[in-house]
Amino acid sequence: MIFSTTAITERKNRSARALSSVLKDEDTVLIYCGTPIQKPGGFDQTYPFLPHPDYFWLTGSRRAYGVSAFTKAEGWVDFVLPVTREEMIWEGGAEVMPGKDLAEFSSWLGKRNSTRVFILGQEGNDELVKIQEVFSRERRKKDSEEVELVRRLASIANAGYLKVKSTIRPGISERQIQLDYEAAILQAGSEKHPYDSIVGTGSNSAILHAIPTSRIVKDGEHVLIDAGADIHDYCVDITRIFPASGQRSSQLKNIYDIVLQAQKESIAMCVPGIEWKDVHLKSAKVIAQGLVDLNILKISAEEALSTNAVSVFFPHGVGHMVGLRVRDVGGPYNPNPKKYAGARLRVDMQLEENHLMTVEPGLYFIAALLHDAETRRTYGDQINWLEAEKWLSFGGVRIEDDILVTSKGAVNLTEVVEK
Ligand SMILES: [Mn+2]
Repeated sequence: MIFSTTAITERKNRSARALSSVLKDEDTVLIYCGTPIQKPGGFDQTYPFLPHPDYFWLTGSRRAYGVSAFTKAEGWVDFVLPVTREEMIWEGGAEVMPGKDLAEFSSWLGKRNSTRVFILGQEGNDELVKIQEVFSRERRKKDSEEVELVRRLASIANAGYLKVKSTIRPGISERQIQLDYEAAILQAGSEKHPYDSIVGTGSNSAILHAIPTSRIVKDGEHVLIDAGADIHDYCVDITRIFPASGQRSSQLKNIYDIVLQAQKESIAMCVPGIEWKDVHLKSAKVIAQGLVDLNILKISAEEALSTNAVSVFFPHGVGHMVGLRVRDVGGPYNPNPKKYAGARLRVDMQLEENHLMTVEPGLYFIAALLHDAETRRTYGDQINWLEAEKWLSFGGVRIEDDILVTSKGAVNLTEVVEK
């Protein structure tokens, strides 16, 4: 087990208090771990199994088939699948947390005779959405063991970033950089990759989710790497920029300094009570001002925010919740996210103590946007298109760290990775 009994007990107590405040005496809440999925035609082969994050967070157990039930009268009751004879023979056993035998679950639930049974992690009515949100609100607050694990993951990711720093040079391919990074983090203790590593060289650095290709990085170009590390689905999400030659060109310095300034100012805002959209708008403002100074925007920074012109160069939100999976439980159910300064923010909520957020502003010259007829029409006289086009071969810059919100201010959990 990766978390101590003390930490798990505290998570159960916290969520029990929260759920008790909204449930009726006869209600039952269920959280299922999930079941392995067979590969088509694969006989006894299954896809790699990931426990439902609500279940793993609550119990610390990754054993499939389990279910944890909450009632006001009994609190949390865990039902687990005991080790099977087959597992003893083929796998030498299995890790099973203490709990009631799963075989007793149906009769236990039948005896409860609950009028309302809420199954977390499933689609449902407004009432279920409300209960889910009460639970998620607790899950968003990282405890000290989760924070320690994220710090450990940051140092594992750092092994990858140190490796690529030593191997990046003109002539190396995106694919080779990816392999260097991923081999290094696996050797350093990462179990898997939390998401597909992004490696973009030259103009590919403006592709937001660049899939590494055989493209060779040239002298004078830079490499954008957005990659993390993962243990038991906990992860870090980090982006760094590497000049091929080892030295930042003056062109790169211009853009890098703007993005770094945006990131610094946004990170400083990550304290309890702040609206996430304001953290986004801060980065948008700094980036817009940078574009004004570079003679790319023909309007003021304030105007570029109100007309959304800044989103031609900063088209995504400033970050998201991270920790247990790369998109951690991000906020109340938000199917139609609002746009702020032209960017759709899937996370749109107030920050609380112990939230863990990525802060990842970026400034890109994206051909698909700069050459788009509608974008040209919409921002016709607001953007100096000739000037912007000069940067197309440059690509883009993003800088990303994972920031813990504390009452004493923002704490950068990934600062071990040099910028
Ligand atoms: Mn990210």
